[in-house]
Amino acid sequence: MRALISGVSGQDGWYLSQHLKSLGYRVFGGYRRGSNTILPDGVEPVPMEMTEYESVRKAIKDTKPDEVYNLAAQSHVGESFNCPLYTGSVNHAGVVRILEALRGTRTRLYQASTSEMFGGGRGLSEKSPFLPKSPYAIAKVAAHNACTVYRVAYGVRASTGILFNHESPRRGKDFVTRKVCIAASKNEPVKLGNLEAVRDWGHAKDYVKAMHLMLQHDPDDFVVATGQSYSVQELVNLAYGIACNEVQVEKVESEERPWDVEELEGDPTKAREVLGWEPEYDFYALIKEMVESEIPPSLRRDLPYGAGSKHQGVVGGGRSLF
Ligand code: NAP
Ligand code: G4F
Repeated sequence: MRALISGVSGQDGWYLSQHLKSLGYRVFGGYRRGSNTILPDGVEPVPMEMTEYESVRKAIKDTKPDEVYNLAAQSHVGESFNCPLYTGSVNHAGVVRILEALRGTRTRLYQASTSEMFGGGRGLSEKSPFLPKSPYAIAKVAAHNACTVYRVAYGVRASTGILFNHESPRRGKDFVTRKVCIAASKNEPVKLGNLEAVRDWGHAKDYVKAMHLMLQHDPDDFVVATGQSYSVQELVNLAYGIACNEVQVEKVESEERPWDVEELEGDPTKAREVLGWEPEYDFYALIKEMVESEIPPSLRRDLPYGAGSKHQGVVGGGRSLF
């Protein structure tokens, strides 16, 4: 089997390419020129600039994929308020470029849709309405709808994964989990915006498995989430607690968004029942891995909140985060 991943140099691109390689796939990694990220071993690089139709078309034509995973995006919600048109060109028009190139083929497409499309709420499922609150979310709703239109109108085999926040040690440094884990591990203060925001955080390693499972089924839409959510303040308390440091947080206006999504919690029942997908990581295990990965192995202490400790406050849905 041959897979083409756009945005292979990003967080999900790394984990997905590793997962597909482990399943015996030949993996082609779409990148944009100028990207200096090192690609995972065994991934064959292919230029794929999402803002140029010819680049997208050629990447697909040259690699002849059975499956295309569209992960490329301007993925920072806050930054999308500063570059709304560029965000639309990559995150919406980029998907239409892929859909156009796939018309008349049997190639399956995974589109990276997002919980941001809902604009907030708990128990969010495939049936929940969309209320985009940022240029990022507007573009993702448009791309999501384009997949439905091309699926029905032209028979393009497009599936969408409505993924809730997923993180890892490979997360970009300007997303809140990585930013907090870096500061906590260094015993430094962290400057943050909205501390009350609530997110349903999972591990990227678990979520890329759901992407692959979706393309082994008929084209459809799936929510992927843990079903449990925590506030940014709870994230801070946990990360500094795992690092055995005092919480040091400063609230700054510059990190606040013109319109923020206050809470997101998903209902992954359909993914569980149809795909057989279950996450292996909970919030505690995720943040522990992220904090520890920031500490050089030689300096890692035997932290008192390690595996098996009675202080594993959030495992099993508990809410006492130190
Ligand atoms: P990420 O780490 O920000 O990676 C984005 C990738 O897109 C990078 O490889 C980036 O390349 C590439 N890219 C950006 N602009 C491009 C362009 N014009 N042409 C070609 N490539 C371009 O994002 P991620 O966390 O892996 O997320 C993957 C996808 O899932 C994104 O579409 C995101 O919107 C969506 N999503 C993410 C989450 C989450 O919580 N992580 C949740 C829901 C949906 P460079 O390395 O050159 O910058
Ligand atoms: O980590 P964040 O930037 O992630 P956000 O905005 O939820 O978006 C991520 O998840 C989406 C899925 O729901 C993806 F579609 C998207 O591509 C991206 O991967 O912010 C999380 C929360 C927000 O409410 C934000 O306002 O944390 C709040 N926050 C508070 N202080 C901060 C900060 N976020 C960032 N990035 N930096 C801060 O200093």
